[in-house]
Amino acid sequence: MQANDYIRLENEFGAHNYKPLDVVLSRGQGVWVWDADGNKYLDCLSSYSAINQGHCHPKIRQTLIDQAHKLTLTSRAFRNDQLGLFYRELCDLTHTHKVLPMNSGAEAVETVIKTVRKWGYKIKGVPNDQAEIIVCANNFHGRTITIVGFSTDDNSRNGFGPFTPGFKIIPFGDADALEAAITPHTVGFMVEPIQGEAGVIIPPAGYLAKAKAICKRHNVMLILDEIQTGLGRTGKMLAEEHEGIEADLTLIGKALSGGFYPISAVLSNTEVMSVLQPGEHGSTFGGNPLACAVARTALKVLVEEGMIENAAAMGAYFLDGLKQISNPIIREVRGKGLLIGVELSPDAGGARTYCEKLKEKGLLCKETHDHIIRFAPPLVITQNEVDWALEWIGAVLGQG
Ligand code: IF1
Repeated sequence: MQANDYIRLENEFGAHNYKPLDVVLSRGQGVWVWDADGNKYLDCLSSYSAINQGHCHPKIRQTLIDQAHKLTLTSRAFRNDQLGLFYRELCDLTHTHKVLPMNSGAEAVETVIKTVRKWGYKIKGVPNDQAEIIVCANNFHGRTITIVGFSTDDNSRNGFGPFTPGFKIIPFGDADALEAAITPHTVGFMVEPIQGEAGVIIPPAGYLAKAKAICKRHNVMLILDEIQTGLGRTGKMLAEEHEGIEADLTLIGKALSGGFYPISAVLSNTEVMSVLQPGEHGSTFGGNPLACAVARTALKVLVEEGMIENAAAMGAYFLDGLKQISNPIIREVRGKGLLIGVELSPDAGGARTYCEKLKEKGLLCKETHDHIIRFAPPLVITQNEVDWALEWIGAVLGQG
């Protein structure tokens, strides 16, 4: 079959809830992917930071194969020999005390919403069903009804009501707005350290530290959604480290399995998780031995192969190279580690056009919100590979 045959099948039999680039991928290795016609591309999206370790990392793959021969799923009605080890290794790496494993990022978000609400009622003394959680405009935390209910993006929420009450929206990056929004019923403030989908929006320096201090002052839980920024993407294990703070609760997912298996987790630094009693929360696949084994190796290679340090170094190099490209259509180049956004002026014709042109040059990236191109390659990218990417990005985005 040719690429067009696969595209025809997707269009005929699949829901059209995406508008992907017309590239049909069939193989991946490291930062490189190949399409069904054998063309090679540099993956500058990493499946939205789920493939920080690079495509088909051999050690994670081997763990998947080995564990698949032993035990894949037990449910949480019984224990298994991977879960406790996963807990301990994850807590050691993130300086946290407790883990609640789930599957998708959105499930981790829903889990933390339930947990802080229950903490509010049982510990903080918020009247039942009155808990409030503060979130930021232009947030992206997933696609469930509760989550899109507090989205400010019409595409994410229109037509899906009625929504879950109990959320307040404030501007991103404004610590004063956070303090002003807190009431005695506020149980949590949930925020991305960098807003990925909004277009790699980096808050003012010190914002997260101020938010942490404000939350502490008002006995409000600071929840950092690190599902996209975590696990090395910004050049630190967790993006919070750039501000020298520790969230009360942290969400991770995506690269927690190196792209091999859905696994997410809520990490807690406080007594909050103790409010959950047996039978009050869970999921069929949450904490299964296959996911835990894969995650253990995904975390191991992330650290042992220096991927986090490489993300910091190659991210700075990539950002600097992008800033050398001169073209009036480029409004701003911004990023932290290997989470980079290039914002184009509204009259540049739309970021999608440039993503299509870059695809023709062998570089895969994705636009967000019409005018921003996100560049987020796997953290294993080498300087030569960044140079290769910069050559083609310069050719497409440069004035030449
Ligand atoms: C799609 C966006 C990115 C996330 C943060 C929670 C989740 C995500 C910060 C939910 C997921 C994914 C979802 C995917 C595309 C991608 C995405 F464009 F949608 F917004 F990365 F920016 N918190 N982001 O980024 O995790 O339930 O998906 O495992 O929905 O198309 P999930």
